[in-house]
Amino acid sequence: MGRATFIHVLALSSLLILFPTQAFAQLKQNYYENICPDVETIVRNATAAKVRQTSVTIPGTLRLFFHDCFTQGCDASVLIASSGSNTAEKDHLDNLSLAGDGFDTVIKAKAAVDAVPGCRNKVSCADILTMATRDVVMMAGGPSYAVELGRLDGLSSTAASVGGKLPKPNMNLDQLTAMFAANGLTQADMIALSRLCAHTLGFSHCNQFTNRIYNFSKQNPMDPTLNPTYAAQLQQQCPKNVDPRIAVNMDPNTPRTFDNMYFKNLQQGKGLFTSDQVLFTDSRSNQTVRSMASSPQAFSDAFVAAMTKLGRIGVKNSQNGNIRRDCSVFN
Ligand code: HEM
Ligand SMILES: *[C@@H]1O[C@H](CO)[C@@H](O)[C@H](O)[C@H]1NC(C)=O
Ligand SMILES: *[C@@H]1O[C@H](CO)[C@@H](O)[C@H](O)[C@H]1NC(C)=O
Ligand SMILES: *[C@@H]1O[C@H](CO)[C@@H](O)[C@H](O)[C@H]1NC(C)=O
Ligand SMILES: CC(=O)N[C@H]1CO[C@H](CO)[C@@H](O)[C@@H]1O
Repeated sequence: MGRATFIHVLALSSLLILFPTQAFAQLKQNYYENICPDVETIVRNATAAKVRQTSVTIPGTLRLFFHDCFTQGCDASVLIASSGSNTAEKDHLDNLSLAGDGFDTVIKAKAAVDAVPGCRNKVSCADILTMATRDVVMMAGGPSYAVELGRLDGLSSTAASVGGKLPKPNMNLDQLTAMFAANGLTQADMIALSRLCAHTLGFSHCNQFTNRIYNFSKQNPMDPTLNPTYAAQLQQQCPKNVDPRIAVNMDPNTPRTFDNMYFKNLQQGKGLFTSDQVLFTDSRSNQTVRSMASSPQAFSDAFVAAMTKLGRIGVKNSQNGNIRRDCSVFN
């Protein structure tokens, strides 16, 4: 090998090391403009109709996108149903009860897209979930943003692939930061996402936080960072040995809208999960929480940047993906 070639190969391989996930290079805005030009309006209309039927569509869809992207990438693997021989991602114990309305949003939007002859089987389920997620954020009063598209649907979905990839509500800042970093997201990305997604909307089952109100440590049965009034309210909603199906609003004040309340709640010790509260109590993240709380623009920019990065995780291309005809079944 000549010296020049050698240097070339060296440069190329270090590029590959620096950018191991080249697959996202194919993503772009308006990806479908010559393929299915109205796709974004079609998906938005179908999503809006679903939200009018039931507002729990909003948190359900948002969380589905997050879980899809964090396990095997944003490739709609979370939508696959288990079959006789395979237990799919959605049936892992850590699926933490993903809401059926999130799945239904994608099914309805896919049907609306496929009803247009030129669009039939041209738009991936992964992209439909990405668009619907952007739409529910906006419908709940969050920022609107342009989405990058061009993902293909993944070819595998196994419960085994979920283990250890999703954050847990009792994690500390180091654990959370490491888990997001493994997906290319910074601590600021994590804080922005946590504010808008987790957890100003939606519900949590009591068992996700009962340790904080009944069995925190030897010295303290209750987590001392928890606001006592809020803790009493949670104990009332979630008595010991409560029915595991019982769920509570994650934002005690304004559960239906995206707003600044998440940060105000944290400042008053009203973060439902340890993973929420540590963002404020840990000195390595409280500065970021504060600046996002005080500047809506800073927050909005950070959120859009974080959602865009979230959407780039593990994107599939024609070598390892396709466009599913039915989002819940491999072709
Ligand atoms: C920071 C680490 C995170 C942890 C530890 C976490 C944990 C949880 C837990 C335990 C629940 C309650 C599940 C249940 O009991 O039914 C939940 C719900 C939810 N999470 Fe997260 N989550 C995190 C990040 C995120 C992010 C980044 C998003 C959005 C991009 C998100 C979106 C949601 C939504 C929307 C719900 C409500 C679902 C519903 O009501 O159907 N979460 N999360
Ligand atoms: C979306 O809905 C609007 C308002 O209902 C309607 O005017 C428009 O034709 C719909 N667009 C598509 C592409 O479905
Ligand atoms: C409380 O926590 C301890 C360990 O921290 C555990 O051994 C015990 O089973 C827990 N009790 C309940 C009721 O969850
Ligand atoms: C962050 O937390 C540290 C330690 O608790 C505290 O000294 C500092 O003032 C806090 N900073 C902000 C901006 O809240
Ligand atoms: C732990 C948990 O919530 N498991 C649920 C996973 O999803 C299936 C349905 O797809 C539920 O039956 C499980 O209860």
